Amino acid sequence: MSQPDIVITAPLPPFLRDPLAADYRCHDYHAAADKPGLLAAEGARIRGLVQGGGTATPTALLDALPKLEIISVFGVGYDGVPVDYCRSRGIKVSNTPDVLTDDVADVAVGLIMMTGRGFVRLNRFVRAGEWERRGPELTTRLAGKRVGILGLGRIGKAIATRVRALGMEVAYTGRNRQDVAYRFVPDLVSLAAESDFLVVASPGGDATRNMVDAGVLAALGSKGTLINIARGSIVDEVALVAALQKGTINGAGLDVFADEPHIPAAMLTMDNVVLLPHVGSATRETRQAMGDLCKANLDAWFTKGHVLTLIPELA
Ligand code: 8YV
Repeated sequence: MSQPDIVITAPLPPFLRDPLAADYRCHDYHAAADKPGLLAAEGARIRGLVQGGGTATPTALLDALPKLEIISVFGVGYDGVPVDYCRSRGIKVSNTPDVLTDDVADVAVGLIMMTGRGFVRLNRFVRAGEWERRGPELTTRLAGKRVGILGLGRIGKAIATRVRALGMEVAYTGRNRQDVAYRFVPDLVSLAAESDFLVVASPGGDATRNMVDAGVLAALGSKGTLINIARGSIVDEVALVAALQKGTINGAGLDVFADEPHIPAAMLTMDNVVLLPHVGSATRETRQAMGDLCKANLDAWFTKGHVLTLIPELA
């Protein structure tokens, strides 16, 4: 049987790219100098598309792929996929849930520790030789503090388990109240008002765009720290910079940004912000598992006619 043609629209690690190249005719749209030329020459043959979690896939690109059957996302987030459009054309969409949950939750806890206990500042303090001159600053006890989680999905729940183990209190908000031991707060402003750490763990996309706005940040207030391991689009970044500059909120720990890899310049010099380069799932073990699942979804579709982890909207 001839190998199916697939198009790749994001940079992929070799441990995914190479196995794909062994079983598929791969067309690297991401690296192609002449993208329209590639689509004109190969578009009519393409049956699969592989993209990253944060990759935006415009419908104009999909229009140029009339035989497309499946989009396999290398990531859990599929906010870049036009899901309604895919439904209307019968295009399957798969992602890589579960395999990255622990790692992403670890990063949330790391950011709570780094901001609350000041570890990043204190590391700089030691390296600058400051300890020779004076004692370190006092920081904030985590046990007993209140964590508000926006989005109690798989990752939100893994964060809740971890921070409970630290002795922190957990409440959450989201689309629905769930049958869990944590307290549900129906609106985000109220959750922010009662939280010491507001942790963003919901999916990105239009439904959550700029949901953490100036009003939510004002409610979080000077006692509160914003943690975001989900998507930059969920936070109004202009409002966040203003809130950090004015001291409206205490600080922020951020792994994701609105326009990655670009970070608002003002944030780079702020001492009350910890910045990470979107590393939630970036361990060797997890990226390998994500790569395996991303390819397994394509393989299952092209050999057995089903996908392993179809996104819920299309199930
Ligand atoms: C990855 C992510 O950085 O899973 C997601 O949705 O954002 C991250 O795990 C990304 O998907 C890699 O392409």
